[in-house]
Amino acid sequence: MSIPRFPASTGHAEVTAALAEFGCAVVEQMVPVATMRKARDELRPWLDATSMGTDEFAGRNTRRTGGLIGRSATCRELVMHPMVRDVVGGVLSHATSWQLHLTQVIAIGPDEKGQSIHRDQWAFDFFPFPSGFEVQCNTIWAMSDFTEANGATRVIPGSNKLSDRLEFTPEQTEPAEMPAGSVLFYTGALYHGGGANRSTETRYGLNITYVLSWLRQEENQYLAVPHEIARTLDDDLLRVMGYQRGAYALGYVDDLRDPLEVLKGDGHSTELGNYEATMARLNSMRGA
Ligand SMILES: O=C(O)CCC(=O)C(=O)O
Ligand SMILES: [Fe+2]
Repeated sequence: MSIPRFPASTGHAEVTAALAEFGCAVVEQMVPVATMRKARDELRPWLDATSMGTDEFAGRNTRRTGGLIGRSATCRELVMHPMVRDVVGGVLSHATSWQLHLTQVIAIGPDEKGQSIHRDQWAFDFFPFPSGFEVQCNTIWAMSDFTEANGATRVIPGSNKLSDRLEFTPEQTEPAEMPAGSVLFYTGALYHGGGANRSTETRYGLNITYVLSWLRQEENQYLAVPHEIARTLDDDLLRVMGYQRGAYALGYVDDLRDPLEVLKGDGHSTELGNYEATMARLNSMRGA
C-alpha cells in the first residue's frame, strides 16, 4: 500500500475519503515554498534558541519549537488554511466541534535516529478509542523538502484500521517524501514516526494538529499565546484555538459566558471593577 497523493487542486472531499481509507494522504505543494521560508524567518530567533530533546521519543538531535500562533503570522494562516479546515472538519464530522491540538516545528538534525512508530492518540493515556472513531486529524507541512535520507515522516498507510498497541520497525513503514510547501495529513490512529536523518542537513517539519473539543489539547493555547496577542487575533482563529464552547458547554467561563467574550470583553467577573459591569448587565436584563 502506498501513500495516496494529490495535487493542490484536489477537492477536500477526496482527501477526506483517502484519510478514512488509508489514514494518511499527501497534498503536494499546497502553498508556495516562499510561504514556508517566511514562516521559518519569522520563527528564526525561537528555532535557534530551542534546545535538543531530552528523551528518545522527542529526539536527542531534534529541536521542537511551539507556541507558533503567538510567534508567527504565517503559521496563523497555515492553522486556518481553508483546505485543512475542510479536511479536519470532514475527518472529525462525527463530533459537534474540534479545536487546535498543537503547533510545533520539528527540526530533525543530522544523525537523529528514527522515532518509535506510534499513534498520536496514545497521548490520551493509551485510551483504546473504538476502531474507526478518529479523535485527531493532523498535518505536517514540509518546511524543507522531505526525503527518505533527511528524515521524512514514516507512515504505514491503512494502519488506522489495525488494532491498538502494535509494534513496528521502520522497515515496515514508508517515507512521506514531498517537496517543500506540501503537507502530509494523517489521523490520530495512523501508525507513524519521525524518520532517521542520515543526511547532513536539518529536516524542518511544521506539525499542526487538531482534536475533538472534548479532549484536552496537547499544547495549552491559553497559556502558550500571551493574552495581549490573543486579544488582537481574528475571532475565527481564536475559536479554533479553543476560545469557544466545545460541544454544548465545554470550557464556559463563570456565568455560562463564552471564552471569546471573556478574552475580548470585560475580563473575569472576579476582577476589580467588574462588579459594576455585572450589575449593569443584570439591570439591563431586568429592563431596569
Ligand atoms: O517529525 C515527524 O516527522 C513526526 C514526529 C511525530 O510523529 C511525533 O513527534 O509525534
Ligand atoms: Fe507522532
